[in-house]
This record gives sequence, structure tokens and C-alpha cells, in this order.
Amino acid sequence: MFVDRVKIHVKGGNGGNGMVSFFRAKYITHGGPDGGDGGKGGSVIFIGDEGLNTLMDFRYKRVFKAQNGEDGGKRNCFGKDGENIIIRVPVGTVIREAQSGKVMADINKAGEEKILILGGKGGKGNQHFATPTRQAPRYAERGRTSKEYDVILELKLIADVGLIGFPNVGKSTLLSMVTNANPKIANYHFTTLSPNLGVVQGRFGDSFVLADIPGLVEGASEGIGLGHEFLRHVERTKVFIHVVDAAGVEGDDPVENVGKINRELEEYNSELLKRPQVIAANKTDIPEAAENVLRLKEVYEKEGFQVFPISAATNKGLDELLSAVAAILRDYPEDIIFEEEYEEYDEVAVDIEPFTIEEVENGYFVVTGVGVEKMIGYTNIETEKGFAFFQKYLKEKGIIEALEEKGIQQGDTVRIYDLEFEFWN
Ligand SMILES: Nc1nc2c(ncn2[C@@H]2O[C@H](COP(=O)(O)OP(=O)(O)OP(=O)(O)O)[C@@H](O)[C@H]2O)c(=O)[nH]1
Ligand SMILES: [Mg+2]
Repeated sequence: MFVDRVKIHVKGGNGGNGMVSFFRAKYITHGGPDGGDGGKGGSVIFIGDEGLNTLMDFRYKRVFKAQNGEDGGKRNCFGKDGENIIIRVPVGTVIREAQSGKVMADINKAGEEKILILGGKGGKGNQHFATPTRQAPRYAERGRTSKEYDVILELKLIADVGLIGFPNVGKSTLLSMVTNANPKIANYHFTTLSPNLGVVQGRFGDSFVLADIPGLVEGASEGIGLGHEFLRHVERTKVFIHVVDAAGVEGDDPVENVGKINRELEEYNSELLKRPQVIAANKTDIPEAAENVLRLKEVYEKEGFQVFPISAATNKGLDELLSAVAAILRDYPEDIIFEEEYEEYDEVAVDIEPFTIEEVENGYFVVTGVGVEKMIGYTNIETEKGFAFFQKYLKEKGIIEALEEKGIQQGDTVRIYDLEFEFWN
């Protein structure tokens, strides 16, 4: 089971202020109070939507504010109410207050509505405060402020199909071509560090959820790098699309590579090799791929795998691949359910929690933060791959840049939890 998680900020609209004003007209100097009421602020409302399957959209828009009510006007004019903001989420979304982790709402049905934050009430205008003894009140009520929270949306789902393979073979590219997901794609290893999910719409039968899993490396089954973490994601999918770079762009042999990945699967959990798997021989737009496709077919079709030549980048062969996968899913025994124990899984913290850098003494910098701490825990810096991953992480999260902004010099010392190293950049 994947836990799709995202942290967003929601804010209710404040009520508009009541108005202080007095009726004025020619020849009337002391008119009565006529200040109008402020409008009510908009509420923050969540609705369960059957059409949504992931929390993907929230990766791009993270702040949701309902409109404030307008202030009341002169001559008994009421301020306009602020518009509600409606946030549509997949059915099965749990909404937690970020700091306490307390569940604020649990959207279980399509169309289910939950007002998470009520808009602030509008303030009353001064006309309401006139009394026999105080006929000209110079007072009006202020609108009530509404609340705002950081909330975590959490959706648990099983991905039907997992994209597995070495780094840089084109898994994310494939996901981006066949689903609405918009994963990061780049020509270096470990571009993907946590699973991306997308939905393949029903062109090929029922819709299914496709998971783009970070690249595996040799030794993953022994826990090298983030190996175990990534293999755990693999374990949560029913069918594998094993993506291999058929062009051998990095100079290694695609036939061997497929074998290497499958050995990692087997060593991690021998049951994984029994799950249906098709091989997607990618990058066939590059001429060198042709011969390798033949070899892949020759070796792996004999072993019972279907091999599909594709080019994710140019959208070739993808329909054939997906139809075959949809057919496998159709025949998939219903009774196999991967009941996973629920795992607390801090993607959000890793992504969002800022780090802090402190120069505790001259030339000695300490970096702290949930994300870095977790990364250090996952990564075996003793290995070359682990170290490369570590360097990339520091760069990508802006930690290197931030250190430089703090004035770090070559050769200064950096400490990140248990790890201390010299800074050379
Ligand atoms: N020529 C060619 N290049 C491709 C194709 N598919 C992907 N690429 C390129 O290969 C590189 C890696 O692609 P990604 O989709 O990021 O690979 P990945 O398997 O997700 O990599 P990791 O996330 O690092 O595991 C990018 O530069 C892509 O543009 C293809 O069909 N043909
Ligand atoms: Mg990727």
C-alpha cells in the first residue's frame, strides 16, 4: 500500500467589519446610525470526489484560502459574503492537523462534504448598537477572524502496477506519457526518490494505478543506499513493468541488467519473482537498441516474459505494452490482497520540513532537519553509490547553496547528525 501524502495550508475567510456611519442628507445634520454589517467569511470545505485517485494535484498548489467577507457600507449596505473554497479530494482521504497529527476529517464517500473551517462571522454595523440613551453609537463590531491550519492529506492506495528497473532507464518518462502524473525526469541517477503515482485511464480496460518507483541498484536487497525502502514500494504492487534501457546508453548490457534486477527482487523476497512481470525494452528510438531488443526477446521470452520494445520519449509501443498489462490485471486473482501493515512514512516531512544551518563556531557548521536526518539514516555513505546519492541530496535540497550563503569556506567542517565531513565544493 502506498501512502500518498501532502501537506497544504488552508485558511478560512475573515468576517468583514461592521460599519460606523450616520445618515446624511441635505438639511438633516444628525441622522441616525446606518452602518451596514460586514459579510461572512468563506469556509474551507472538503468534498470527496470519485474522479480523483491521487493527491498529485496538491503537489503544485498548496495554499487554499477562502475569501474574506467585505466590510459593511454606509446607508445600511451589507458587505458581501466571502466565497467558500471547495477542495476536492479522492475518496479515502484523511485530513490531519499537521502539528498534532490529529484527524480532523475522514472523507469516505463520494460527495461527502466536510466543512473544515467555518468562515468568520461578519461584524454588525453601528445601527445595531443604538440605544435610547446612546443614539449615535460610534462603535461597530469587527468581523471575526477565521482559522488557518497546516493540514496533511493522506491517501492510502495500492498501486496495481509498478515500474521497476535501474536508475535512468526511463521509468518516470513512461509514467508521464501514460498518466496525468508529472514526475521529474532527468538524465542522472536517482531523479525519483519517492514513488510517483498516476492513473492509466480506461482505454485498455479498467483504469489502473501505476507507480513509478525509484531506481534500484545492485545490492538493493542488502539494503545498500535506499534499497530496502525502494523494494518495499515494489512489494506493494501487483504487476511489474520492468523497464530496461535497450540502447545501453550507459554502456552496460541490457540483457544482464534485467537479470541483475530480478536477482535483487528474488533475494529481497523470492515471492516477488512469481508476480507477473513484463519487460519494456525502452529507448528504441536510439538505433543501438534494435539488436538488444532481439537479444532480450531471445533470452527472456524463453523464460516466459513478454518483451515489448518501446520508446517512452517518443510514445512508441506504449499501447501494446499497456494493453498487455491491462489483460494481466483482468485475470489477476481477486483474492490476492497485499495487506500491508500501516507504515508511518514521512515523505512530507522529507519534502517540506526545512533544514536549519548554524555556524556554531568559526568554520564549523551544523545542519539539522527531519529530512536530512532521515536521509542520513537511509543512506550508506561508505559505498560509492550511497555517497553519490548523499551529495546529490545536499545539492538538490539547496543545502549546499544555503551553506555557501552562510559563508562556508572550502575545508570548513559540516556536521549532520552523526556525520562530520569537510566541505569541498
Ligand atoms: N532516447 C530516449 N531517451 C529516453 C527515453 N525515455 C527516457 N529517456 C531519457 O532517459 C533519462 C532518464 O529518464 P527518467 O524517466 O528520468 O528515468 P528513471 O528511470 O525515472 O530514472 P530514476 O528516477 O533516476 O530511477 C532522461 O534523460 C530521459 O529523457 C526514450 O524512450 N528514448
Ligand atoms: Mg525517475
